[in-house]
Amino acid sequence: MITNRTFTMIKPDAVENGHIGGILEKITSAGFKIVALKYTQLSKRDAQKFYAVHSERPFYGELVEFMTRGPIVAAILEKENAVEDFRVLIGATNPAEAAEGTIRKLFATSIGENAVHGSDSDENGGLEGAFHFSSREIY
Ligand code: FUP
Repeated sequence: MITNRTFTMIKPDAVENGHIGGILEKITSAGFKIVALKYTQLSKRDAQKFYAVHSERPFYGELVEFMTRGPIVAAILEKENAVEDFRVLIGATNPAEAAEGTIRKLFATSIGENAVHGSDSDENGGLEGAFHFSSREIY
């Protein structure tokens, strides 16, 4: 199993606010190689499935609404220790608690609209990447 990859999405808030370029620049400057990239929009069913782990949480409905309200950028990133290093680069879930210089500190507005997703484990990174990309879309 490849464990040097993670999966990310630039979420609808960051796309709406014009931060695609800024976020991709932070990602590549931090040493991540983009091995798959797609500008797309999640259907309600996609978002429900992607966030199924949160289905019992009170914010689930809002999260699905938010993630489907506009386009996103999905990407698979490669780097040694990718999952952990990318979580450091994006910062805490709540941008108010995110460290200076992190992507969420720079580009997110709230805990619900927090600009980017980052996989929380190698296993989920693999599953999430496969959710969005076929093998011939990964370089
Ligand atoms: P993260 O791994 O940092 O993206 O955070 P989680 O997996 O815990 O949460 C996934 C998404 O659920 C967050 F990006 C935003 C949303 N969320 C809320 O809206 N409210 C919360 O209290 C926690 C998460």
